[in-house]
Amino acid sequence: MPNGSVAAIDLGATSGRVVVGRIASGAGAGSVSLEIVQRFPNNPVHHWEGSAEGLHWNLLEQYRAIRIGLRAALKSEGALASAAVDSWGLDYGLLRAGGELAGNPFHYRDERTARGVEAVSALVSDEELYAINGLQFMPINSVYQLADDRLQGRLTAESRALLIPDLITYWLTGQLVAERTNASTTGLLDVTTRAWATSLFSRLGLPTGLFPTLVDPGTSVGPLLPGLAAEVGASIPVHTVGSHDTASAVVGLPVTDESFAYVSCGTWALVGVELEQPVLTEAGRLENFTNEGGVDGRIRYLKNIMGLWIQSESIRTWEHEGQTIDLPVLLAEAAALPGGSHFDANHPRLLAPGDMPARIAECCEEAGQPVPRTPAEFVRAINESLADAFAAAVHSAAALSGKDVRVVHIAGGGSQNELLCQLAADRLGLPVVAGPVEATALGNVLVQARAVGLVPADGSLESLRALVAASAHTRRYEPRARTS
Ligand code: LFR
Repeated sequence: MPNGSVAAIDLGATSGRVVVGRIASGAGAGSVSLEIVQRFPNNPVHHWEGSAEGLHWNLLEQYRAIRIGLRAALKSEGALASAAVDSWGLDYGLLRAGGELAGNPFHYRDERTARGVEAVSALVSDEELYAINGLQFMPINSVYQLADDRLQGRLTAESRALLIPDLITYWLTGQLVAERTNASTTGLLDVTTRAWATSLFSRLGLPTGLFPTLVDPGTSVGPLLPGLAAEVGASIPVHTVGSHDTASAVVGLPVTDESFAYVSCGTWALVGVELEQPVLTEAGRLENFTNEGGVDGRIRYLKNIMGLWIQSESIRTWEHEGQTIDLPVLLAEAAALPGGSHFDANHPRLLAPGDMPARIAECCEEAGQPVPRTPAEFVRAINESLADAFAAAVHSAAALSGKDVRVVHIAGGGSQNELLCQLAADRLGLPVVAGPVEATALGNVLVQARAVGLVPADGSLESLRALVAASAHTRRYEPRARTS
């Protein structure tokens, strides 16, 4: 197995990074290590959009930082065997016929989605939609956003839509592709055939050629555009990976027991199991389970839970009010409390930006629970309630899919939160393996490394995960007996 380096461009809803992944041969499976060479904030912006203010991603700023990151990566490595992009799902940029961007991409937390839901439901029932796309109902799904674009006259027959990682890949290479794992989050991919659901496009009045040709993770897209290669210092072959961040995170799990469930915990917490085939039952639909596409044709049977968003948005509110918040101290104070209130951590009122503590207070009242008073009490309630939601979703995923679950992996930023991991183990009644923090970047790195021949020959997901297990830092939490 040769040694080599690749660059993962991993864009999250709160920050992005360019990460160098180094693959080293050696005894056994070899190893993979990461170095973050560029980290940059992702601050959405409100701006005027024809008839109203909208919430948008500042994508050009992200792209500027990516170019700096690629230059830094090349400076450190000399050469890169590949680069690839992943990001949050659902959102897209619209291109005009000439290929230029028709406005800043919308943020999925913009309130426009309500109009889109109404428009789609009037044309296709929820049951029928689920039978085609296998996707959980979320008002933020691309299909609802596109329905609103249509209503607002933003689409023409020539419009092209590129999901965020595909848009960055287009700017890097000049090539238009639609990577399949992220395409599965749009609501417009047929979950059974894994092709665009063209009849759905027609019924919803969307141009059938809106998205480009689908490609799988690990596809060679092309080299950097010449001007860009000159700017960053060398050409780099660009590949697709599981460009939906959650698909990459599921690749980057340190799995040693195949009877596993996962919680990919960042801004969102994605909770579920990996399957070979979709589960399209009415029971699954009613519990809002989704069948998103994974790397190598696997199915990510999961559910979106609000995740660390409700904690970070609470902190933003307190800081806005003039309080100084030190998260590690706050978490320690929260952990020292004897317990906390429990509320529905997936309540729709927690989706939009705003005064999160006030909304949590409403949720607690509705649940007949004491309303937290201090930031520590709020944070304890948030972590108790997230742990409840994780446990419920894992148990439902197992019951609905028939998959045996003996261990739960918590990866991403939430894996560093000891309070959350311990509470999750307690509620689950199962061991939790926490880490790696950078599961998404690892999954991105490994799939492109496989595409360029830097990982062992058999190249199965299981062998990639064995490499993660051999290389990553993890911590195990055993469930504690219930005292109350
Ligand atoms: C996680 C994630 C989720 C998706 C949400 C919005 O970062 O990609 O999987 O539902 O963000 O795109």
